[in-house]
Amino acid sequence: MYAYSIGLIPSRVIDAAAADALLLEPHGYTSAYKEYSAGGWATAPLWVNPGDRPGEEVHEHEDAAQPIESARGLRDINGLISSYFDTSRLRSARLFRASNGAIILPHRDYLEHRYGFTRIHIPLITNATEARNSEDNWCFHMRRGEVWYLEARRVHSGGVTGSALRVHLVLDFVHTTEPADAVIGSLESAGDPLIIDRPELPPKLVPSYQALAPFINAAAWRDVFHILARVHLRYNVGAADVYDWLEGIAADSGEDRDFLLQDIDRMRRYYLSEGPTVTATFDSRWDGELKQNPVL
Ligand code: YCP
Ligand code: CO
Repeated sequence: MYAYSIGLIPSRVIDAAAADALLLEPHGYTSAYKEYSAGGWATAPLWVNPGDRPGEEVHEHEDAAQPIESARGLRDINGLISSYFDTSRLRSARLFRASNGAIILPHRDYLEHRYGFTRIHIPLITNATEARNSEDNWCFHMRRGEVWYLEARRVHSGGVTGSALRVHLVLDFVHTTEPADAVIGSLESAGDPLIIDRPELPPKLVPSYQALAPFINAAAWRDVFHILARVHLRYNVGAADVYDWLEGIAADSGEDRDFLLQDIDRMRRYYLSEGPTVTATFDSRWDGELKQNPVL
């Protein structure tokens, strides 16, 4: 696994930052990255490129990030960031929130960027049994207060398998930053990472959905994707396997078979190889190709 825990922030610091995070519920969250999320996942911008409008997706820039208006009062989150991290290299700070079965769909990051970032996650609120992340065939839990470097260029996903609330502080540093150099404060030493040993995939699970294929049309496609994308966080399969299962379902599907076969190709490009800047979204294809009775 390429992701690793660099160390631990003391729990009193995390407690205070977690209380700050709850002040942003729900108005601080935006609809950015909806195409990447299933269920109630959302992101709240905290520090951005000076002059940027908050709520935009992250982008590469030269200047150190600064708190946006709505984040200036979050003294404990801002204090955590400034005392433990090199803010001169910081390009964005955000919260990622998930609850009630929400996940980020398996994807690779930085496809839309020239270099990408050095990305660090710090769980502020989490749940030891329900909050999970994946990288390729690995599944792990980031404990509260752990400072994790994530290799977001690998196929990965994350979220909650149950109703629990999970809020991560996510810091993006300029890509030349070694993960250890992003940290300036002294961390408590990292324990062993909590790798989750998942049970084997029940043999009937994928065939059960495959058996539904003749009844799957474009209207059901995104829901099937979201259901199958969650499977790898519970069972011992890879983060990218969902795309193979969907290809099998598209091949046996009924009225929208051609559209769905093209769509699995689009999905692989969107989430895994070419990225969102050059790849159409599901809705834009659906609007453009399947619409039969345009409203005049
Ligand atoms: C990002 N990538 O690069 C986003 C977060 C999932 C996709 C959500 O910040
Ligand atoms: Co990601």
